[in-house]
Amino acid sequence: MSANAVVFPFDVFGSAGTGAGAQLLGDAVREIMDDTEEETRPTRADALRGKLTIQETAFETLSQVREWRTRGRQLAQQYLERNEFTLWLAGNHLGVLPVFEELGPESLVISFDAHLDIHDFHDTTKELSHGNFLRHAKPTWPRFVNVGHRDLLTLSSEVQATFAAAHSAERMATNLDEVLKSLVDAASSPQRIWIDLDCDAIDPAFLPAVQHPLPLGLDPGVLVRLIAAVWSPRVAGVSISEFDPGRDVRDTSLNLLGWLIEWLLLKRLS
Ligand SMILES: [Mn+2]
Repeated sequence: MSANAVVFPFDVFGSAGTGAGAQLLGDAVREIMDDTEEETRPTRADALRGKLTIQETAFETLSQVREWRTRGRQLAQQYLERNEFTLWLAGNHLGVLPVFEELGPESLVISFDAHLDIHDFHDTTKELSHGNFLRHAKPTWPRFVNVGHRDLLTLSSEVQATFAAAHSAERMATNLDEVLKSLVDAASSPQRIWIDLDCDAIDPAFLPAVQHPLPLGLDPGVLVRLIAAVWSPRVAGVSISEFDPGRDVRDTSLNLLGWLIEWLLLKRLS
């Protein structure tokens, strides 16, 4: 088993600045690789030795930006085909769309996100954006389960049209065990599972570096508990998006995400 990190610092159509976040997380992966190489005593990180690759793409020219979705789908396809473990480090949440498009309808995406990304309010854009892209979902896309959203306004009929299930912050606060059971059930049958972390799912007290912080977010301990509960060899990968390092406070968010990345890699490879 090997793992591949893909740095996909796309941050157009919302959350400009999160591209730098994807690059920083790529640096964190490189640091893990370098530390592993330099360690002379046996550690659990030996499991990562020679098994971790990193590929970085850039959006610095107009043509790179214009081709973002095609390029993303090529990369996603290339890595998903390998049946290894992919860590997709995106800029904004829209930067994970190419992965969703390649996962296919037999897959399940467990999406930790404060938002439902089907926004259609008076002040939101109708064009494809990081806030509404799931509204553009097609039958060829995977099924989505949201965990930890704080939406209070969207009609449940609209939520159900897009999500197989959506576990709100209220449900998480009042009945976490039921959410856990529901997630384990949902994750028991799909051929492939993708874990999608939009950083704003986590409470801003723990992860302040997001552009749309909302209260009642996930405690990192709860996040770890939920990921561990659905973990299996069918987890094809994890995406992380919406980390805006310009808003970080004393590297709190970077440290948390760096720890989560190392935990995920060790969980998969050791
Ligand atoms: Mn979000």
